[in-house]
Order: sequence, then C-alpha cells, then structure tokens
Amino acid sequence: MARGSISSVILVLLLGVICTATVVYGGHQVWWLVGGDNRWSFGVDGWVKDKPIQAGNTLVFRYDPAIHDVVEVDEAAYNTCTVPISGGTWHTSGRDHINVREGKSFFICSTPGHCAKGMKIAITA
Ligand SMILES: [Cu+2]
Repeated sequence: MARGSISSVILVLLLGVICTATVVYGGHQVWWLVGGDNRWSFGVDGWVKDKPIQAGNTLVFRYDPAIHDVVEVDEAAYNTCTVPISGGTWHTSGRDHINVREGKSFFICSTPGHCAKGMKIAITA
C-alpha cells in the first residue's frame, strides 16, 4: 500500500521532470522575455549574462514604443552605443519577437542615452 503510493509519487515527479525538460530544451519552443519582469529597460545588459540562450530560441522584447525601440547592430556599434544612420535592423512594435541566429547578435535601444544606461544586449548562440 505505502509502496504503491511512493511509486505513484515518483512517477508523477518523473513526468514533471520530463515535461519541464521538453519545454526548456526543446529548441524552437524556448522563448525569452528579455529583461524578465523589468522587460527591455535600463540595465538589461546585466539580465542577459547568465542566460543559456540558444540559436532557434525566440527573444521577446516588450517596451513602450513611444519611448524605446530595438535595433540590431554590429559589435562595434554595440560597444560604442552608436545608432546606425543606415543599416541595422529596426524593431519598433513594442512587442517584437526575434529569432536567435547562430553566432553573435547585438541589440541596442536607439533613444539617446538609453544604450549607455545598459539598454543593450549581446548574445552568443
Ligand atoms: Cu530606450
């Protein structure tokens, strides 16, 4: 009787682990809300550091489009917070979904001063 209950508990736990693992490591289903609860905001460069973001994952940028945007830039522009006059890929909807490509990707906010306040992320996938 007691044995049966313990087996059931273990089975449920195992199923839980399997389901969780599928969500986390399934590849294309993995979505990251950039910045977590703070969303795309100042200091988001700190949020990204310990995240195992992989190619095929989706980055979700949420922000007020009247104040912010997301510009995909090259590494030099990222490092110096330089907003490209031409080129770069601009996202301005306030709820942008961006597929992570293999290699390095760099995103900054183009509003003056925001990138310098850490509104930027660098991703290696
Ligand atoms: Cu901004």
